Amino acid sequence: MENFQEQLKNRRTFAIISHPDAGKTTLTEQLLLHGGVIREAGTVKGRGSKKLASSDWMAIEQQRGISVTSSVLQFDYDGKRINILDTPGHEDFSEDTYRTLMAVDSVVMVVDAAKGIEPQTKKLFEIVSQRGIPIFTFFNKIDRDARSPLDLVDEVETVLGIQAYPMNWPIGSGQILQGIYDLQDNELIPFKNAKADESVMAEGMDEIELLKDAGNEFDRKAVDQGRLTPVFFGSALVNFGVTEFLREYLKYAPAPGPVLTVDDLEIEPDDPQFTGFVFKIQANMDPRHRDRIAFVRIVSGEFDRGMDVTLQRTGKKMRLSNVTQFMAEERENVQTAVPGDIIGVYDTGNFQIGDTIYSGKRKVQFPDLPTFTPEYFNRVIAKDVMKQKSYHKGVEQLVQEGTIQLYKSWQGNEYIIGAVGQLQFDVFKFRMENEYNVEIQFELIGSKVARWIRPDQLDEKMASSRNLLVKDRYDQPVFLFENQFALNWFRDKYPDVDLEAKM
Ligand SMILES: Nc1nc2c(ncn2[C@@H]2O[C@H](COP(=O)(O)OP(=O)(O)OP(=O)(O)O)[C@@H](O)[C@H]2O)c(=O)[nH]1
Ligand SMILES: [Mg+2]
Repeated sequence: MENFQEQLKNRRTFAIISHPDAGKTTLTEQLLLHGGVIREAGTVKGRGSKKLASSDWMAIEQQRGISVTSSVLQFDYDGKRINILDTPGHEDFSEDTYRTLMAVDSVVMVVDAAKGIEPQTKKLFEIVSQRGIPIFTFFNKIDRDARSPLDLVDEVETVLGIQAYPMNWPIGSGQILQGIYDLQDNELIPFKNAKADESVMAEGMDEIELLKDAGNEFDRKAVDQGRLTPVFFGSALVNFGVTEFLREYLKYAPAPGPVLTVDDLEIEPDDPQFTGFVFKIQANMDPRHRDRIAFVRIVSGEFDRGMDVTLQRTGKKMRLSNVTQFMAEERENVQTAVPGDIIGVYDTGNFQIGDTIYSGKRKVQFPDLPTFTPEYFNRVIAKDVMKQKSYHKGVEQLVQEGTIQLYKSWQGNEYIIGAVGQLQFDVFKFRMENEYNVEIQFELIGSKVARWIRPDQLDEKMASSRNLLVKDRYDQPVFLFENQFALNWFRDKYPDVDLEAKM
């Protein structure tokens, strides 16, 4: 058994990000296959009896063939323990993706080689680049006709403003894909079933000459700081270039580093005090057990099953005895874990997203995780009045997960839910039916501008049909303005009232 320091050195924790459909889940599946935790790569749309991808485990994900929530998976490869976080690409779920990005030490950006940098990739890149962590680029789908690799690399540099360093180079694509050329070892990795095409080959070799003369220098420090991205080409679907990518990734990706607390204290991973934070809560991962799991990223110290920790927000002491890790199809009970690892703590309702936990006496608090202000609102009711109990439970649990945000009418306590995007309502409805067996009905309120008002400044007469008064789940007053115009009008009328875009 490796000792603590060795284990720490061998951890690699990363998120896969991109615009929808670039192939994140497909790549994740191939990586799991490399790690030997699955025996066959599943597909995102399991046609017929085909196996489904491990990280799209939720019923609605399998039905629609898209990821709606991030998932955490773990595997070993080449002496390293890898924690991979597959994120959803759709912008309606980007709050979940943003939080997940706070829990990783590096990022793999997947780009569809036929499409180049798409809007959601750009947005996510900007968030990652603020953190200054290493970013690796994987141009996917070269088994289909792709854009010119020179153009693609140029686009990374001009659109994202990061230097790019190709680690390998595709020769042709689609029907005429010859292979990828390894620029480190200077050898061609031929594509199986390639139809040999001399002119494509010659053109590829010319490009490689050009790269060698005019390309960026490889600068390790720039990689570490997220100023230079190593670039790879391949196809996740046909498992071409994935092994080469994984090998190089493991060479350059960082082991867990220090994390800053709210008091600007740098907590080093080898600090003996156990610390970590909750970046995600997920209910009903195992529908038979109706469980609720808080995902904790370990920042420092060693986790030992049964250890006592303090929940910083409440000061409450608790024992961590029921803790799992996720290996594709299986969950394993965790005995020990180290920084970089993500552990799933069975939760009976103690945790919130963003919570810090720590062992020992020194108080530690990590910064809050990003939250978005919802823009769309719906009233919600249970169709069947007999199912009130499951209805309330479902709403409460899905709200704690951060799937949607809950508000209530100022008087009457009607439920109003808010979301950043429409798809979140679909997921909420589906999961209420699927996981809590409650059919719900929405009554459209529509797109609104939410602003919090200080309770001491509130006068109920300020409310009107153009600024609906509601309360958030902590009973704080919020106005839902019809539009920006209504908000400006309100500001003119009540110049002394402070309105906040966030709690
Ligand atoms: N031809 C080809 N298709 C691919 C490749 N990788 C993924 N696909 C297909 O692209 C589609 C989307 O793949 P996913 O892996 O679900 O993409 P994703 O990035 O996880 O999508 P979201 O999670 O919904 O954002 C699926 O139909 C895949 O089979 C590839 O290398 N080549
Ligand atoms: Mg996916």
